[in-house]
Order: sequence, then structure tokens, then C-alpha cells
Amino acid sequence: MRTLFSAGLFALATLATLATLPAQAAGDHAGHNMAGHGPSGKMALVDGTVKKVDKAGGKVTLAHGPLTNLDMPAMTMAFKVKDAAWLQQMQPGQKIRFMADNVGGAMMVTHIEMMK
Ligand SMILES: [Cu+2]
Repeated sequence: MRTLFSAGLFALATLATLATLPAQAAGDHAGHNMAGHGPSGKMALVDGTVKKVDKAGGKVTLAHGPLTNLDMPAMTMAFKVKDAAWLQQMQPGQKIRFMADNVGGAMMVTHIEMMK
């Protein structure tokens, strides 16, 4: 157990530092979360594909995987973005990995990584 826990911490640290590990690493770590570990505070990035960019509205429509921190299954929906500059880097078809949160009742992308 100690070894598993250490490996989990290492994976998390590596993910946070490099953020280049495959998605399976994040999922693997999530699987090691013990009871009592709340849904918030995780840095697990979710896969998404940009469907539509609304620069005027400051929103992006994403087809996203399950957002466990928001208790949301995979779907396509619009998000606000924390940094409007991100919209300049996005276009339909762009693959991303991101984190979203409920900010004042609105779903907002709070962290993003553009994939090649
Ligand atoms: Cu959604």
C-alpha cells in the first residue's frame, strides 16, 4: 500500500510538473484515491475537443470527457474561459486537455493545455 501511495504521489507530481503524461496516468491516480478524499483539489485534466469558439461571447463549446469534479458525464457544451486569450489559440477540431469548475454558477475552463 505504501508503495502504491508513493507511486500515486509521484505520478501526481510528475503530472503537475510536466503535464505530458498520457491520460491513463491521471485515471490511474484517481483509482488510488482513498475514501475521504473529496472531489475537489484534484489536478486531473480532462480530454476535450473544441467544437465552436465564440470570441465575442468569451465562450467555447467543447466535446468533453467526464468531469468528475463537477459530477458531469461526457457531453458537448459551452464553457466560459478564465483567460480570453485562450480563445485566440482555439479553433474547431483543436484537441485540448483542461480543467473546469463551477464559478458563480457558470461552468468555466480554469486550466487548459493545447494538444498538437
Ligand atoms: Cu458538460
